[in-house]
Amino acid sequence: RPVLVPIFGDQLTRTLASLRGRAKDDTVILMMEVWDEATYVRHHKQKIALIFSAMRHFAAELRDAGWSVDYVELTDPDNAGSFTGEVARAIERHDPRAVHIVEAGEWRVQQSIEEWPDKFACDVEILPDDRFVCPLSEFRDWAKDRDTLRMEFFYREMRRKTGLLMDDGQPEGGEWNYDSENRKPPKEGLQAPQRPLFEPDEITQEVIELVEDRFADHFGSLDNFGWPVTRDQAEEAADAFFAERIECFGPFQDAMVHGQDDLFHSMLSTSINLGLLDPLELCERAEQSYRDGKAPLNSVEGFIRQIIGWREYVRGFYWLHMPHLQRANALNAQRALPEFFWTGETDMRCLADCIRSTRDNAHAHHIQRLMVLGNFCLIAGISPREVQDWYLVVYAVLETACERELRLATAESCTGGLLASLLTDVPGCSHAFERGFVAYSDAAKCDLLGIERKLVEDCGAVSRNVALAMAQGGLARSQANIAVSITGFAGPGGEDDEEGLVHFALATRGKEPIHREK
Ligand code: DLZ
Repeated sequence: RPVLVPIFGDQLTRTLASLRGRAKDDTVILMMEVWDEATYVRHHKQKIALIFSAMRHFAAELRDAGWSVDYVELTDPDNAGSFTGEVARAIERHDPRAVHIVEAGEWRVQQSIEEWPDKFACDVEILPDDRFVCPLSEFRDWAKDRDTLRMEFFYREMRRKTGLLMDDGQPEGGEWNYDSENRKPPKEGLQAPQRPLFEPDEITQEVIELVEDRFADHFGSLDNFGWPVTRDQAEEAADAFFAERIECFGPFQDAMVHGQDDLFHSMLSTSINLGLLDPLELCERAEQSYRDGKAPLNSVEGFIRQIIGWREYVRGFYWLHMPHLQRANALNAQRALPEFFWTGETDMRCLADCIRSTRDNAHAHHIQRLMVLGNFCLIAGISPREVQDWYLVVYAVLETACERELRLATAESCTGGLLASLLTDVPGCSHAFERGFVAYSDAAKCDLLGIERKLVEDCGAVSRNVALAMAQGGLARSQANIAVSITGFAGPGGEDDEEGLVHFALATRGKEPIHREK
């Protein structure tokens, strides 16, 4: 009797804990395309196509390497539609002596696998996912007894732990963080090299047709599908980033240039989150580019911070606070998500452009997500649950990632997308992000005046928008301050959009503060 090893769509790693050390002739790998996963929110078409294609390619690679893989396609007539239903069917087929599964990246799925030991007659072993730098128990220990969980302090621990960019126990170059060098406005004519786009092969083409057929009314376009779907392609995407874009990644990570959706961002998050690329290896390569004199310290430090800092931190935070994060709405933001988040039809050009990019690419980078979309949701007082569900649907980085970022955002409620830049494509989480974090820490205590003071201190200038907002009183002031933190942002709509955001918030909210002081 073999061991049954189910592998989820975000566990496409040859060295996964459940495969390591296993004999091939004693193992049946189970992979399942299931209706529940594809529809529990109405994912962007590219996201479903990416996951199914990457799963099918991974299954083929495993088979080529001699593993026995039982792969259930979405259209298999007997498909039970859920992970639990499919594992139950596979147990009937293979009569395994045990099921070995790596813990899920998502709380919702983890709840269901924790029921498996009671449901199934064979042994069920749930293994920790050791593809992260910081085990969840270590994060819990770090968080214990701390009033506020500052990413920056967690990040320093991870730098010490990994030895990345360390020089005799001290941070390379003398500083832990070089974000002050990472806020350059785009120069006239700035042009980023085109990242590799991968032409859909036969497997991807088949999946694209399946998605067009079965998920025709889901958001998003499949026309631009060019994601890496194998480890080899993901490596090629990483090679191109390290050869051509990392140098400028840092300085221009806060920039937006009309017509260049990705600029110098790595676009590696889907591959990292699917399991095709090893996050630590990428950090080591980034460090090497610096040591070889091919990339400046500020770019490399910024890149590494997204991976061993933010990515790990948000994962830890998510598991520490779920399921509470799902319901959290500390500032009681109740407005529904505007329809234009689905159509892109708004006069606010920055927003329209970010939504277009999201529809076309299933991707938006840090500044688009956080400073434009997130800030808008914040100042408009959109319900965090609605914001979170939108992010979960529209970005191909995988919901496990998006969910973590938005769950976190939820904790600070209306600060909505301020923290929504986490994890995806390792873009710059710059000073602006840190401000968002300050807002979060204080918001958690509902110390709104504190946030406001802090923001004014951190943001420096108080523009006329803030003055305008301040005249309205109430919470709008702190929110408008955050909005104004996008000053200096060179988006397609420029200054007008920024004003538009603040005006929108004030006009739609009226004078009634949405927050009830606790
Ligand atoms: C996102 C997603 C989708 C759309 N479909 C599947 C699927 O059919 N089978 C699968 O194994 N994984 C899928 N995923 C990714 C999972 O939702 C992800 O692996 C879990 O959230 C992990 O907790």
